[in-house]
Amino acid sequence: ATECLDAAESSRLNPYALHPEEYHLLRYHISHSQVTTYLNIRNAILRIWLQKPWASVSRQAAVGCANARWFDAANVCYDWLVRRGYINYGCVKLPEPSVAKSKRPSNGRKQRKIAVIGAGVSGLACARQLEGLFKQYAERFYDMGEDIPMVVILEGRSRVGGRVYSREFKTKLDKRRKPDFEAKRHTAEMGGMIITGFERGNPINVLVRGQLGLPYHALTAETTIYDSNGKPVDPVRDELVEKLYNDCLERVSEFKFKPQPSKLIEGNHDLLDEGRDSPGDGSKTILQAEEATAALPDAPSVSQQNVPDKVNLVPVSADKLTGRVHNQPGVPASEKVAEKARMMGWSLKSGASEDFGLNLEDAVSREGSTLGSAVDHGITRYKDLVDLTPQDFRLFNWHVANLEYSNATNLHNLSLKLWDIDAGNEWEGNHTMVVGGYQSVARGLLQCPTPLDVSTKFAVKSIRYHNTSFGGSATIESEDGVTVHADNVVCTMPLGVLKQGNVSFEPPLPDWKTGAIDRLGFGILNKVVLVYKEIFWDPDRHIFGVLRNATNRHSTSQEDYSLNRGRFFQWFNVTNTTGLPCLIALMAGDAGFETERSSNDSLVEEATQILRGVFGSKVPYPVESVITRWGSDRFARGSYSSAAPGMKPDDYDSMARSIGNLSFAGEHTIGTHPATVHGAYLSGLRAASEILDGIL
Ligand code: KWM
Repeated sequence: ATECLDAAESSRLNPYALHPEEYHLLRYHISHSQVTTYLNIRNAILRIWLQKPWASVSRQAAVGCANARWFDAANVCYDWLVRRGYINYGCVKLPEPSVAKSKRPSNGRKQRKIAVIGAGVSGLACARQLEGLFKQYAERFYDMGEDIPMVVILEGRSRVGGRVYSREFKTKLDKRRKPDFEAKRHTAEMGGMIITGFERGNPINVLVRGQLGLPYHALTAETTIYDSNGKPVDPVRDELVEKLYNDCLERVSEFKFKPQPSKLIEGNHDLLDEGRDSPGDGSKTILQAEEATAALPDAPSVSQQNVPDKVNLVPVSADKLTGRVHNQPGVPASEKVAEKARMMGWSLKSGASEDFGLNLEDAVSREGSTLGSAVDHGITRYKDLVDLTPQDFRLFNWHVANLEYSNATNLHNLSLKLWDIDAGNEWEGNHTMVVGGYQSVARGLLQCPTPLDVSTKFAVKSIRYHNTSFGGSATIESEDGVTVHADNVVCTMPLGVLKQGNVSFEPPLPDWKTGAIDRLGFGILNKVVLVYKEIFWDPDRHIFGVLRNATNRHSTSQEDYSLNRGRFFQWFNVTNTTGLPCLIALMAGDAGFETERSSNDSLVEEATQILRGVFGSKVPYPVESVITRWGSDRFARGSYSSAAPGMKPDDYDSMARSIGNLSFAGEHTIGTHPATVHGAYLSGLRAASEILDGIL
């Protein structure tokens, strides 16, 4: 029973409650007391899948989880799990459809075509899922007198993976030391590189471990933060400043947008824990029972499916590997600021009043307030309450840079109410990197179990689509004048590309879509990748931080410290996954944008001076360096999406909504997991599912 409950959680489903869609499918057919039995069946099917995710779960095996009276429900459940991509997804081998001879298509039968624009993770996920779904529902197409639809991917670049790009190195090191060097393949990650929450819930985990069998390396977050003079910062002092930073965020979180929790129809926890069925069947269906007591609750929107019941999430700590803020259910700090400062370990300035307030209400009610303006206000007020040294300011701004890293933009470009719209959706488990390159996941999706049809160097210039639900075809034209006709189009071009508007849509996209495109943020995180002959840093640590000086060294003005905070603030030792002594420095916040305009030489020089400040004057120049400029990349125009100040709560959902035969996927279309590879993957599954629903 525990394994079944775990399987549901690992599949991002509540083991004890119906998903809103399950509720809608089942409310006419089962009673409240039967929910437990149904959940036991559903969780058991998920367990079969996760035990061997390289082999598909057959309908027969799924129905075998139920007794005869529940076969129909198990069938409904199986279809739902397959079509929504909870089972049988990814690089899974599916049996060939066994279809009676009379039903097999003959030449000349209709064959639909689906064109997926973009071979990033979302596009590949969508295409792979469509292929799998079409195979599993082959009979339905044959029944309609059609052949199984075909799927083509149109990609502008000459490679797959999009913003997951593991660049190969052919660095000439000293051959006498490493005779096998030239025979080995060395890669470093230019884009996405960390798989977060690897143990549970992350579908990329299933691909990497369960299907492609790729080697991976767990990361640890232990870090040394070096001050601007190269000396390690006292961890006690860092902890003190981090608490103050968290307190600012916690107080600001009071002004967050609070989504309504979805109504959950729960099973009996005790019986589910034991894996038993409910004893009583109950007589009234869920719908009848609800109609008898109250009006039917509104269907919760799918985007809210992961919002936990306790919607008050407050920031408690930050993840140094990803910059993400960890949240916990609770209420924002209500203690008086002076009392809280003392609790955190700070001594108050002499004469400081017990009633000292941060006056955040005033700050946030100001026109144009952002997360950045509120946090700046918080630290500036704290300065009047406790003695903050220049090092404290450097530390505080290092933590801010860390948050700017996870959002790929300056805190001043983030909405005060919505900046962590995805809070509460983090998964458990280590953060991990794929040894030899994350792009292997994209290549795996392309090739396994059978190659997908992809046209590279097909830079889409225009998309003509049909904006009604009555069919009609689409025409996609490349910059070279090549046209592709399709019945459905899935657009996975990044938000940065959509914002730029160089790809035309006919008819033009409606205002609700262009509004969301304009309002959402799309920022830049860049990387400076440095390869060396030998390691001169602590080989046992995966990261180290470096504090940056203010423009005026002794300043205690927050603004002075904010200017350089994101420049080379965090360093990843990626030697284990790259196969060479290699460091990757992050350029976050304003620094990400500045990197676009800086020369390689100046950046390598700055990096070398910083490293010499920390590790001594003998630090050599790198033997190889690569600097990313994602903002100038014409197929990305930035790194990932963010919650910009003017955005509306449902903008990510609007990005996801299809228009006639034009569907959308990509990290910018999934409000529960934006800006991530796993989000991109899940968005691809969603688009595939919508297309199948539209056809069958
Ligand atoms: O590393 O999951 C981390 N893991 C991630 N995200 C990586 C941790 C990161 C993090 C993020 C948020 C919160 C916490 C932690 C932090 C960071 O390290 N991640 C990071 C860093 C950098 C520098 C980049 C560039 C990206 C990341 N992320 C984001 C992630 O890669 C993306 O979210 C994901 O890969 C997006 O996949 P999509 O499929 O949505 O989009 P792609 O751009 O990959 O694919 C679109 C395709 O369309 C591309 O192949 C284009 O070439 C193609 N295309 C564009 N225009 C056209 C076209 N094809 C034809 N015609 C056109 N006109």
